Amino acid sequence: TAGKPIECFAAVAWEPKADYWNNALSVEKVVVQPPKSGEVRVKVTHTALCHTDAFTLSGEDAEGKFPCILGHEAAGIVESVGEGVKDIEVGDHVIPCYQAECYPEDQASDHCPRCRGYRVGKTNLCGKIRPFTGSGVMASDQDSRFTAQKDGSKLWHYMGTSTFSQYTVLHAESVAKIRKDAPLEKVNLLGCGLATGWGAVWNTAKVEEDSTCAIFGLGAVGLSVIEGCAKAKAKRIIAIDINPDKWEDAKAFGATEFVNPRDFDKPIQQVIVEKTGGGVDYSFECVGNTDLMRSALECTHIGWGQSVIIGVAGAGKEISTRPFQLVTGRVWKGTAFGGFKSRSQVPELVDKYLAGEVKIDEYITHNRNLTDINEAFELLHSGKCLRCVIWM
Ligand code: NAD
Ligand code: AHE
Ligand code: ZN
Repeated sequence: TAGKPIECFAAVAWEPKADYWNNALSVEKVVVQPPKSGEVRVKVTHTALCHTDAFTLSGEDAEGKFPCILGHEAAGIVESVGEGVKDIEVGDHVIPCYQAECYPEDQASDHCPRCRGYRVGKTNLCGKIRPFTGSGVMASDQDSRFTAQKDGSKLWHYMGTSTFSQYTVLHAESVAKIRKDAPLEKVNLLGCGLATGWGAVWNTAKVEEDSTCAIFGLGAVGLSVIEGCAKAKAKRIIAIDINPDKWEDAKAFGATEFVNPRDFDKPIQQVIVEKTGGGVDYSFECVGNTDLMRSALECTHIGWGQSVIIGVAGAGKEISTRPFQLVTGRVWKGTAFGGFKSRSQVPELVDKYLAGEVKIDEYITHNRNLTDINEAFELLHSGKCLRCVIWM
């Protein structure tokens, strides 16, 4: 198949749909072009759904571009490689990474100002291909590798990954090569949610032993924050969600207490401040609700409290608080992919999983075939599903 277009099935998002859980995707044949220079074509074996796919499908994403092929939490096997690709071979097992990482040897050139010179190590947000992954195209020719088989219409890429397709084309910078003994049907979750939650705790907040933490939103991201806090030996881990069914899961991942904002007639930040004698050391917003982001900041302790925004909010949304909250020492931060450098650190997370140091299996509540991907969105929306893995 190398060098030739491949026909395969994909779930196409023809247009945004506010009720994204209601049969929004069309599973149909697409044509995937061979990889060009610096690109890799991957046979996607498994992909999970993250809330961000739902967010973009709903039309809220400022970068959403339709028609497109969504999906960014996946694993697969390299089918072919384009010219000039180093270190990646046909048959390699890989995790597509929406947060790319350029190659160290390229860092001397002027293509990636975020990863050069004194900036090395300051951020995981490599800028080399970000403008292209954000506009749904491949960098080399600023075009797409996908068309619909039925009428030849162009389908845009998504986040540089487009894993809701049996085959996808990735920039080499977006490909993390992993060991072959890792179960692809599990480690696909390392492509986004779990890495994000753990990294928010270990890399962004750097939670210390004995600290008190509050986690807003108990989907897979919030629960992996809880797991990360438990691993960091936090003393109190307060799990917050409007769905009381989430408490059992939260406890299993290490939460010590549960709070449902709907049980109180005062602001949730006040509840948490009173409960903790002044506020938590660290809080994490894992929903994407700007009012909740404010609550998460304002429930942290005067002088040193830190609040980390993980949730993604729609176009036009803004956060606010009294500046006094920051003047008095609270710190407001955000994190993308938990601050992990993708190509180099995702393989380390695979090692951690295989060594039994972190959970993955427990986050997978459902498995479905590609033909049932719309049902998977319905499950995510229902609140009964943490992660649904799609077997391609
Ligand atoms: P999810 O839909 O599975 O979970 C969200 C949870 O929030 C649910 O349990 C829901 O009941 C709860 N919730 C909703 N409204 C609430 C409220 N007002 N108060 C308290 N809880 C509330 O989502 P997920 O896949 O876990 O993702 C969570 C968020 O993180 C999303 O916004 C997603 O886009 C974002 N995300 C960001 C990154 C990043 O790198 N920054 C990575 C992955 C996901
Ligand atoms: N495109 C959006 C925002 C989407 C967003 O913030 N994405 C997160 C990852 S969510 C993964 O599930 C992220 O990493 N952002 C940093 C980046 O470079 O994309 C918008 O508002 O335009
Ligand atoms: Zn995601």
